[in-house]
Amino acid sequence: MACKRGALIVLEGVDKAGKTTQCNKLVQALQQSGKPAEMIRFPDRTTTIGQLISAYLEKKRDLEDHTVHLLFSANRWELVPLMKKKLEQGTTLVVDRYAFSGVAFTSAKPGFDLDWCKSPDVGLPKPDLVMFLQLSPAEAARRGQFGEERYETSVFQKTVQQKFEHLMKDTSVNWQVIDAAKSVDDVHEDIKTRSLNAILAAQNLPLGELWK
Ligand code: ADP
Ligand code: 2DT
Repeated sequence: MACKRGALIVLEGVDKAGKTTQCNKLVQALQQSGKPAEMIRFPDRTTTIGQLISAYLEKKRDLEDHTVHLLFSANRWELVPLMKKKLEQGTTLVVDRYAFSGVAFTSAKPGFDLDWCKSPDVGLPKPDLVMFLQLSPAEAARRGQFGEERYETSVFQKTVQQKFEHLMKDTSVNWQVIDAAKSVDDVHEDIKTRSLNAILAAQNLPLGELWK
């Protein structure tokens, strides 16, 4: 019998919503229950393109806004062959940020149209589940100061949140909103339950193409 495919599970949300914490916990929990799972994060700063993006985010170099948007997208496409291979082999991928961050962050800049922002990511592997970790700016502020990287200001993050809210109206994507203000363990339980359901559902479905 052919092996059942893994699920593509994405966590999105504003800065400090708990994405990285929850991705790590989810992968650990899935592995402990005998389900093959791995974490991926975007941007993947380890590739040549990722290093350019990293230098941009660290403000060590400037890049024109359209150019950096396309680089973020290219940084996803370069991982697609590996992602497809892992999913086909039955490994569930837990992804910290995906094309939705790409669109939300660039379209938060003046003069960027949502459709233009989406276009380079059309056709990427479509997530079986996208969980949006919802956290108010006040709660996020309690989790610490903004760092030094580009985009880490409360004004910009507020616009990003609005862009995410717009993207979440798209019913072609399986968006689920998570209350990220609860304790780490309570958020984890919520995410784990939804992920196990998504893994079961994905087993018998072909992998889709995003925004197509
Ligand atoms: P993100 O990846 O969304 O930016 P992180 O997982 O890095 O968020 O978490 C940001 C900070 O908030 C970290 O210091 C982390 O320990 C803390 N944190 C994460 N989840 C919670 C939670 N549910 N309650 C309180 N603090 C949290
Ligand atoms: P972290 O490494 O702390 O998540 O920050 N971003 C991300 C974009 O502008 N476009 C994208 O396509 C992606 C994936 C969000 C990464 C920063 O880069 C932004 C915050």
